Amino acid sequence: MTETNIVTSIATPNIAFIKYWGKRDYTGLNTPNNSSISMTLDETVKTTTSVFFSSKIKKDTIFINGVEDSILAKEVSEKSRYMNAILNKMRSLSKINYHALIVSENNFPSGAGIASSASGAAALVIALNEALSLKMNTKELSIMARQISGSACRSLYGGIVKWHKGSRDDGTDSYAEQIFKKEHWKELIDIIAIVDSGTKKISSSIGHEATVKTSTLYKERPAFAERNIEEIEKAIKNKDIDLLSRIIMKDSNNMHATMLDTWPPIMYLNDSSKEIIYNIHELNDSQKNEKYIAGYTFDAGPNAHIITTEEHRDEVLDSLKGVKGIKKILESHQGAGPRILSKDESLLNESTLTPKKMK
Ligand code: 2P0
Repeated sequence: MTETNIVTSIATPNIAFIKYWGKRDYTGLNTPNNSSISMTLDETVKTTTSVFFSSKIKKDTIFINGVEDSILAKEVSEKSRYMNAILNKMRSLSKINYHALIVSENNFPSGAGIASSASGAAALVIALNEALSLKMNTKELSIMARQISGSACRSLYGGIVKWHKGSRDDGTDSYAEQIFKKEHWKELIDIIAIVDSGTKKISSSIGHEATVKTSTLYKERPAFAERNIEEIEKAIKNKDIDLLSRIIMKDSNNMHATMLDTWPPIMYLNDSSKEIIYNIHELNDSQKNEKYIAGYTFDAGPNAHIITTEEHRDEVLDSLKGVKGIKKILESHQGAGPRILSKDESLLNESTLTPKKMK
């Protein structure tokens, strides 16, 4: 055999309800200080990745959105280095030693303000597993994806997902698993208000470390997050949007408070994010029965994710009207998790060894 099949996969990002911020290990294991819970998004936002190993390929090459990213170049980002490390690790577990050609595309424009590292890393490990015939199970793949980008370990599953922080030094017990199928609470939606499509000033990788090192408030954060996990599991089990909204807002605010308490401070929220926060509180406070109907949560960026149910969608959209700076609104239900596509959906041109749609 001189080459593998071309394998193409799809994975979607996830939005954390209880956030991961702060690691135990900064050497590429990405083991977190607390467990986290997330909702996997549907294919409204997705990464598609094709991989191919062949004797015709002269060096490992990756194209992201049509642009070549030299993963072996000297000046590479930490994520590219970790991606390269996982490619090497998974290849070494197989009988194949050809170079790889990887073509990866996001259906959302890069800079749309949606993290692509989780869906990108999840799609990559799924495709590598299949192309290299490794037969790893989802837990093992979750551990692989985690080492490219921590939050990626949650994108290996659909529905509601828990990342167990684990305690072992080698990270073998730090992996994600599905805790609720998407059908359990199918009315749950994420309304994403894009208020900034630029790249963030401080990468998450740098932020995690800076907060743990310098924030006094952070000392309380892991225990607070663990308590929130217990509560949110109850909220989801009982499909209780009032409790869910309260917990996710508090957890997001708590994480952003530790970021502001970092020295020098990290501020991901902008004025539009803050206006959305006020509007959602106003919306909740105006409910006659004092039950909350929606909660905001923000990742390492200013774009708002508003979690609500289909029933309250229109009220949430109304409350966003007039907020200055909203560029776009996306809506996502829970997704089903990653999948392998058929051969003819490949992104890769086998004869030219380039992406089919070169930009
Ligand atoms: C999360 N975030 O739980 C949290 C909330 C951002 C805020 O996971 O260094 O890109 O690759 O492990 O996964 C973003 O951090 O960090 C993140 P690395 P990652 O979704």
